Amino acid sequence: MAEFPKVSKLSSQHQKPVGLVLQYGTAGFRTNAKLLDHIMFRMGLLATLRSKKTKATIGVMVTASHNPEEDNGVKLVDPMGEMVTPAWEGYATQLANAEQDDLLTALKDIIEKEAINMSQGANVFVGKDTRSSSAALSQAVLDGVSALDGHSKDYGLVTTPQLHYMVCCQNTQGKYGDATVEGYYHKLCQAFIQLTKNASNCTDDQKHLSVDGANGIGALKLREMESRLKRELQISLFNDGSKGKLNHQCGADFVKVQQKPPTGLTINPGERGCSFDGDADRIVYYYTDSEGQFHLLDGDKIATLISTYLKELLTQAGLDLKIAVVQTAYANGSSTHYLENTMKLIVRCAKTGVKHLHHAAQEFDIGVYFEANGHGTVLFSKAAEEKIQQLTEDPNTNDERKRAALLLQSTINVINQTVGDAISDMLLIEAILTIKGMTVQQWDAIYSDLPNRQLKVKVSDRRVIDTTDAERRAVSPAGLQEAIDSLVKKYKQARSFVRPSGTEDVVRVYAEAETQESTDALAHEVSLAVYRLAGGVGDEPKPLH
Ligand code: NG1
Ligand code: ZN
Repeated sequence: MAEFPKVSKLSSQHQKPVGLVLQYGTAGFRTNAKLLDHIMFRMGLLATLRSKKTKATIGVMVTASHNPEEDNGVKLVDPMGEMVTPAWEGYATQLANAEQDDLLTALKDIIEKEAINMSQGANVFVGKDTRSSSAALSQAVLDGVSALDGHSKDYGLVTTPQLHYMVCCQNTQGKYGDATVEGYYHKLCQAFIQLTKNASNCTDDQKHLSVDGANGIGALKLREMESRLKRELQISLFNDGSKGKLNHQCGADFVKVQQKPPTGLTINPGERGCSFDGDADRIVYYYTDSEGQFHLLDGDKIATLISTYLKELLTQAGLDLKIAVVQTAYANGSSTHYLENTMKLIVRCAKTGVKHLHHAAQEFDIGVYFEANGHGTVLFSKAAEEKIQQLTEDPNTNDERKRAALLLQSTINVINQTVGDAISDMLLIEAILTIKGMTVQQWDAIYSDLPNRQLKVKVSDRRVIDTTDAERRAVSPAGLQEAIDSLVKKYKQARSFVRPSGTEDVVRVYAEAETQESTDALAHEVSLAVYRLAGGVGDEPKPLH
């Protein structure tokens, strides 16, 4: 086999710190930016191999999403814009952790296992977020691609979902859209205008939305597209990166976890606002009522709004398509109950991490998937898209059915089906509220969330916790699930589960129950059980009140 002299030469400029071990986590590698130069170079190599193997364009996004500014990370994007397949996550980990002298052996090992034809061409799209470390790190990715003589295109500053979109457009020869940022704006804005143009009952007040850009890339990109929406949607953009720090006291993760509005954003009582995360693949909505009470509309509320809207349109169009909602164990119990029992929709629970939800959603004609934290999108099967298309063209369709089919078609176009996308989700939500003439309060009133709490417990090795049933039950360490079961029994409408985080060195504890008080007590008691049975480190968890 060849000796790859260019890889040897360039990799010496991107040396791995001896002994450093990193794992491909829930959404790629993610840690302090100072530790990532060699990872980026090697992911450039891996993306090139993946491109040769699939004979398609592969994406590499440099971002650490909602993590602090000092961190960075990398995500690989497969040909249809989806997350890279699990077997290749394993290769990513092998390649990332090979010591400097073993790099070529690790590389050759992958080439052999996957029987990659090295004379095949390769094409890699690279994007980055606004972190100060991202420029040098994305250059390291580009170096990795060139070390294997791959072809690369540097998109520079783009949101994560924009890069996924570009990859999909490129590999479908433009059928999904134009593989340019301009093409992305054009497709989404056009669809949004189509959707909202006949909504007569929308006042200027209702057209106003405050957006918290988390001081990140989403703010930059929203600024670029804002003027195209002007008449239909009036956006006030806050935390646009001009002064504040990325994700600091703002952004979707802060709002969801703290259950309070971001700093730097002012909205009047009753008005709606939304927050993006640092790479604009997550969104949550909120408002404050006249008593000053904050109301969060998270991924579960978003999934409910979207699936209700789609179900209504399918009924109006007379289309018999199988629609389902995919959630994770973190979905609020009230949302699951409402979707199953009131909406009579199929609901599935998948493991945390959008790749699992995406996969589960692909099994239906229409799969609406959202994590509670606001990461999600809608997938339409090819057959569903064709049926909708046929209906719009059928001369025998009555007006009502045709209108519904046309709305469904524009809905498909406003959605970024490759991955959760804050900008696309925002446009879809705004369009639905406009079409239905619905206020944020009415949306919020569809169901009431059960009080819930998320806590973190530090343990010496979080891998001692193994789970089953889409992470809802712990199978190890011994006795932990039994302890959780007996604690849950003490409270009404209670549910709790624990799982090791895939992005942080902690065990996450989730609890919900009838009241906030019992929820907090349960979360604390379960944290103690984790601490005692799963090797807790540091101080014992303290009660919340
Ligand atoms: P982990 O750290 O594995 O819980 C978190 C989020 C996921 C997902 C990933 C990737 C929660 C409870 N977990 O994963 O939903 O978004 O980060 O960013 O919100
Ligand atoms: Zn993100």
